[in-house]
Amino acid sequence: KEYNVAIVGATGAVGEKMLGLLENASFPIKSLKLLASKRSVGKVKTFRGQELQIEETTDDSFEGIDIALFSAGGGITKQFSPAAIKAGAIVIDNTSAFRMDPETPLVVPEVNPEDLRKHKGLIANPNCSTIQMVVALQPIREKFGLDRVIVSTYQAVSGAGLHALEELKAQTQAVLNGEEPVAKILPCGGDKKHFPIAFNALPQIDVFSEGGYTYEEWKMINETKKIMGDQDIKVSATCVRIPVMSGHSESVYFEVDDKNVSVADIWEVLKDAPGVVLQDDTANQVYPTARESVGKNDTFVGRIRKDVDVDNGFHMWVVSDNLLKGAAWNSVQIAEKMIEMGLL
Ligand code: A2P
Ligand code: 11C
Repeated sequence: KEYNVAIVGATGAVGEKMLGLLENASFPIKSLKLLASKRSVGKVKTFRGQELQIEETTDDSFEGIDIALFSAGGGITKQFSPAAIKAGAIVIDNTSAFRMDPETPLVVPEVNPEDLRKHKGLIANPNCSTIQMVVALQPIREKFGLDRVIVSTYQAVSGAGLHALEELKAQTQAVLNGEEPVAKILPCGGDKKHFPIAFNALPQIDVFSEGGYTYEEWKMINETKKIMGDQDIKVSATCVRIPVMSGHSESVYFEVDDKNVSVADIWEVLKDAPGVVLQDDTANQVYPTARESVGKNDTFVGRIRKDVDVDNGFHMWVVSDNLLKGAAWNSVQIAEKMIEMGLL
């Protein structure tokens, strides 16, 4: 079978990466439709040497489409995914619109591919900072059990979209020119106040919610439990934006059930784990960095060490390209997995 594919949000930070990844998709693509807002009609993108026009997204856009990759914001998913599903497409949605809906599978192919079988037309792609963390934790959890996770993130600006990236560049220029940086988007487009991200670190991603946590932090907490299928894992998060363009970094503290686990045991599990690249040799200053992760689909793990006081506690540094494994690659990988499992 050959597949008709659509990207909704094809002009966005994630949509552009989806387009690039589909060039080398493992499944045959019969046609590709690039959808965005009315503003982008007339723009042109290249796919496999052919020029494709951007079209406006409407309810009629999905006739004959088999796979619709959505990444244009939650509101757009809510507005157009029903029409896409009705037209017979499988929707793979990179927004938070349906992630916590009990009817919707929330899938990271390395962790819970079997959940794909329960789909009702829409599969949710988790938040970028959640994805890379669970890819690193799942092999450890399978072998040694997982009791608790405390994560602090160092998140790149591209997670907030192309306009936020432009803001970072303009602010950096301004500061270097001795001018006052202008903030209009970050920490969060939907909040009242804005602060410069250039030469700064902002302890707010998305708006504040219950208990003094932001939505980004709640996403990491709730999505991890759903993906791992275990409501009892204790998870807490602090999410911070730093002036890096792409590549999210995370300091992850975790406690395993087994009290006799060593760092060497964790290395053993992670060195062959799917989607993981172990980069942990501190004697030679080998550890993952955001800059090096850019453009790669893997999740990089290093700095694994035992907690000083807690026998079953460990720390690690987890890095991945937030636009790839954190978004576009996980979505394309879900499509590939569904085809491999005979679901599409
Ligand atoms: P457009 O470029 O036409 O505004 P990012 O996350 O990088 O900010 O990208 C957001 C994506 O969502 C863009 O591709 C954007 O398209 C798309 N988008 C925004 N509003 C709509 C809409 N009303 N219908 C379809 N796509 C939309
Ligand atoms: C960020 N994690 O880095 C966010 C972006 O729920 O899909 C992704 C938001 C989401 O800003």
